[in-house]
Amino acid sequence: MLTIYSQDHQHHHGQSEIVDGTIQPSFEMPRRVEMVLDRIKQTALGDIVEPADYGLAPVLRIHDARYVNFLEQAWPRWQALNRCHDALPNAWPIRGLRSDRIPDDIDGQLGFYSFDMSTPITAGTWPAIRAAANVALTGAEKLVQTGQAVFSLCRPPGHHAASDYMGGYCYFNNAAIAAQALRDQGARRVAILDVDYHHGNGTQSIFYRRNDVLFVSLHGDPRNEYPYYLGYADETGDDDGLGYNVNYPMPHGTDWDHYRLALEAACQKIRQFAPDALIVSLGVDTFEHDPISQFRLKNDHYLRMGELIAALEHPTLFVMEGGYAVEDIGINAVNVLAGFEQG
Ligand code: 6XA
Ligand code: ZN
Repeated sequence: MLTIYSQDHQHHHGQSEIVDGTIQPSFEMPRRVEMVLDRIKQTALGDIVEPADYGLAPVLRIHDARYVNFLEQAWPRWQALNRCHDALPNAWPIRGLRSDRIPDDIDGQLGFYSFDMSTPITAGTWPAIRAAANVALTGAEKLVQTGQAVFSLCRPPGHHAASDYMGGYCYFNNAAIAAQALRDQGARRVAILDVDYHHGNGTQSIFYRRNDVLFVSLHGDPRNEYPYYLGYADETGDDDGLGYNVNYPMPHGTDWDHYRLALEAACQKIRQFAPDALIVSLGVDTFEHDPISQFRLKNDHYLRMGELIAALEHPTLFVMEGGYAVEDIGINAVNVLAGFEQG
């Protein structure tokens, strides 16, 4: 399988996040995708190529122009205030506060354009998120050209980012940008299967009113798992999109036997939709030893996951999302891809 990779992800390295009420080094670190890249080389999965540059036009098909401009300008504005640590929000416009006014102040804007504190803007965030979008877009283009499955090794991840806000380590929604690019290149229907441990709230919200992009997600139940405020089973889409959003929330401790049943049901939904292309939001934080997650999948189960996805027989683009058990992230991600190729 062809992999798309850019070393520009290394420019983005958030210093810290809040864990259990304390400031800790961020789980989302450059070594994550370097471990996946090493495993791709070790297992000779296939060629690894750099992305092309598509500019901002395909990003703006998904993201609000003011949000994109904010992301581009945030670091220079922060630096102009002589602030040298990562930019983080400290206030949000929740219930009853004005969200129809965008403050001028950088601190006010950081809260306006985010839903949590785990998404720092650093000196290298802008080049890294542009590269990640290009990695996804190049994957989409190669898929169209060859009809063969492609792996877009994106970092930072994307599935928590909505049209105009960041969160959960995500800035641009790489999978959504790729899905829209596939639509724009002639695919009539695109399905997105999100197997990351966390609900892909950003992807859901982007396509919630559309019937041309089916979103199906398997994840930790938002009753007791991040991102808490979206991802319930009764979120089925609105307007034209009614019936085109499918959530499978599962409890802490979910093992492969139970996960597999949900994955088979998810695959059945995708089969019925008969998409021209499938995008897999590939997070491997469902792993038993993931430091921030509570499912119990083992290394070999990722091979089975790849086989089940392959059985759909749709042109497939894999887009990297989460996974923080750094020693195993390469094994698990590449197992899905290898299982797919053997399946
Ligand atoms: C923030 C937790 C972010 C979860 C990120 C993730 N404390 N999303 O892996 O898929
Ligand atoms: Zn995740």
